[in-house]
Amino acid sequence: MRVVVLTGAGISAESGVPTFRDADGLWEGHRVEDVATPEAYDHAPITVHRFYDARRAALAGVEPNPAHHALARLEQGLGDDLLVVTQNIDDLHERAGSSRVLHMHGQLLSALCRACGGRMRWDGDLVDLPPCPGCGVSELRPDVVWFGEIPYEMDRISDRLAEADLFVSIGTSGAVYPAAGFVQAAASYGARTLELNLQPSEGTDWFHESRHGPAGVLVPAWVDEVLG
Ligand code: BJW
Ligand code: ZN
Repeated sequence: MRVVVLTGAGISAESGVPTFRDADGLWEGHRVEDVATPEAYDHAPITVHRFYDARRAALAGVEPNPAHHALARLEQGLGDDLLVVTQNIDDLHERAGSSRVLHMHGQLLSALCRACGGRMRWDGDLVDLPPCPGCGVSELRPDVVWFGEIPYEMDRISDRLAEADLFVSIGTSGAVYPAAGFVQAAASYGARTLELNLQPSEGTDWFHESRHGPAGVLVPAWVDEVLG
């Protein structure tokens, strides 16, 4: 059985990583739609760097939860038949042991050079405008996908959605495209679709089945079902 799993901020919530659109999802009064844009970065780069530097630093204090570990266990059972597509920029899937993961919205632990286009692992801050190790120019930005930018790996994701027998969406509000449209794409190609979320997402009616509750409970139970 070929499975594509889409994850969002809700899968990391029980690890202590804040979501974007829940009650505590604001950052210093900013909506994510106002901070996560190229225009916001051009207008106030220091503010945007502080937002991402704080989130990068906070990664050191969080751990994968049972939902991440369950998906790693599923990968051990299914191998290449499982693909995890995550909208999250944290590294909790990898730290739980998953290796077949696509970060469609980029990664906190990566920097992108606006001068030379290089992408590189980045563990520290960017707010002090360090020079790019490749070209020496101080034009490093977070390697994340903002509104109006094209998400990473779209061709591979589309191919895998077209081949999927099962599409499972975990912990995402369904408010952001193109990820919010994956359920319809997968279903149109013949996949069964399942939502695992704390509450009904904006796209809940598109799924064949929806289960509502915390990911740390729902995901291990679902993985047990799949692996029998
Ligand atoms: C739990 C839980 C627990 C809580 N257990 N669950 C079509 C229609 C309208 C607009 C558009 C459209 N197509 C494109 C657009 C424009 C735009 C868009 O979608 N706008 C909307 C606001 C309408 N999209 C774009 O601009 C995208 N680019 C694009 O479309 O390019 C064109 C193109 C695409 C494809 C091919 C060719 C061209 C880019 C979008 C980039 C989004 N970037 C961000 C920031 C990334 C960096 C960062 O992290 O800061 O990505 S915004 C933010 O939202 C972040 C997230 O990945 C993303 C999704 O959020 P998510 O994960 O769903 O989090 P929440 O907080 O919204 O929801 C959490 C859920 O978990 C809730 O439901 C809770 O209930 C639940 N939950 N605890 C289980 N314990
Ligand atoms: Zn460079």
